[in-house]
Amino acid sequence: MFNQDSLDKHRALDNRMFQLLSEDGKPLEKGWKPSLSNEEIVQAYKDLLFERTADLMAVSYQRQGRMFTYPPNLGQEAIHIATGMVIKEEDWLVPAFRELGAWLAKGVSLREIFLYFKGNEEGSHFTQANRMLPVSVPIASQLVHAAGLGYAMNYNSEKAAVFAFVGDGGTSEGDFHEALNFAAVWNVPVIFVVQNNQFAISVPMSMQTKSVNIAVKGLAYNVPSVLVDGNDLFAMHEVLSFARAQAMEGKGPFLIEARTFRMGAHTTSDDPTRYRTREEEEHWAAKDPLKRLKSFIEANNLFDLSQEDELVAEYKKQIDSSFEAAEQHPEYKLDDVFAYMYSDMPDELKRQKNIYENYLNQSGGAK
Ligand SMILES: Cc1ncc(C[n+]2csc(CCOP(=O)(O)OP(=O)(O)O)c2C)c(N)n1
Repeated sequence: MFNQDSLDKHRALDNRMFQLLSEDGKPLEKGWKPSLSNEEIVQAYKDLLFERTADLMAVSYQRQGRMFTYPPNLGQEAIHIATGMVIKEEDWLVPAFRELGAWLAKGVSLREIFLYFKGNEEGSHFTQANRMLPVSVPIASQLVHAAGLGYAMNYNSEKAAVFAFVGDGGTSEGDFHEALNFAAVWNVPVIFVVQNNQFAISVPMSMQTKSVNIAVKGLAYNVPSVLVDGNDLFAMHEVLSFARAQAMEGKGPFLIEARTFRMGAHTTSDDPTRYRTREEEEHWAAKDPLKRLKSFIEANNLFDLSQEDELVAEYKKQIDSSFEAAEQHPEYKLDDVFAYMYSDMPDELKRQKNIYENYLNQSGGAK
């Protein structure tokens, strides 16, 4: 298990990454055994497969014109599934916008997620997920909220943690640094997870920072920080479990740089072939977290993989029916968009409402 000794040995300053499985799913250390049971490993694999299937279908709904812009999760799923395994009901999940599997594990329904990406704010009202903030598009702003939640937990003597997500690009925002500093000074139980997927839209890591990695940024604030292979489910699970246990012992915040690769586009409005090479994509395709876990399962005979097609077919039905439920949800009323900010609508808002009404009339009501 990842422990204090492992943390000491994986000094962020030395750029040493914690990983347990090789790219082809073999233990890197002879005799290593997972701390998860066989059932847990198989369940993690199924959850990963479900996230991947739902994610690919979401892109396809968008391509069919049935959903607006969507940020694909492809390649980053091990981070999300490992988080889902570690996070507890009483913990807060503070998302950015690319953690689908973790949201599902927290109890958000696919119908709500689809509703959100169809532009309906009601999708942010999670009816089943306890303690989760809505998706946060203003980059890194969610981290200050996470630090505040952690402060409130200490204030109320609650024994729980906050799992807060951000991307590599988000670490260049002031909010990232303010949140880390606040979290350290007030010793709050926040686990910062940086999904370093190598790109912030088209900006590569080399243009993002001159630091040796992102984990070192936590050290400046005296926050224990470690670089982890984000495509290695076992490694992520161990480090997240350790970070949570530390928080429960009152040891305050923790920073995890989960190194991964965004195998898809930034969003469905983006074309990554314009700023990255095929070689780079192939290099990372070999590290695919799903393939890696599958190889481990296969080598250890944990699950009859011939059932996989049937499983995926079942998932697809389930995902389609959630999407259809989102499509059947009543449209947002135009008035609702404008009505609730002021008791008397200012002229500027009236003007905007007018423009929108004219647009709807001209486009025959299409939104
Ligand atoms: C404060 C702010 N600035 C700019 C944007 C536009 N924007 C949306 S996503 C994004 C890149 C984010 O990159 P990263 O943090 O690495 O996360 P990733 O998208 O790779 O998951 C930018 C600049 C924004 N949403 N918010």
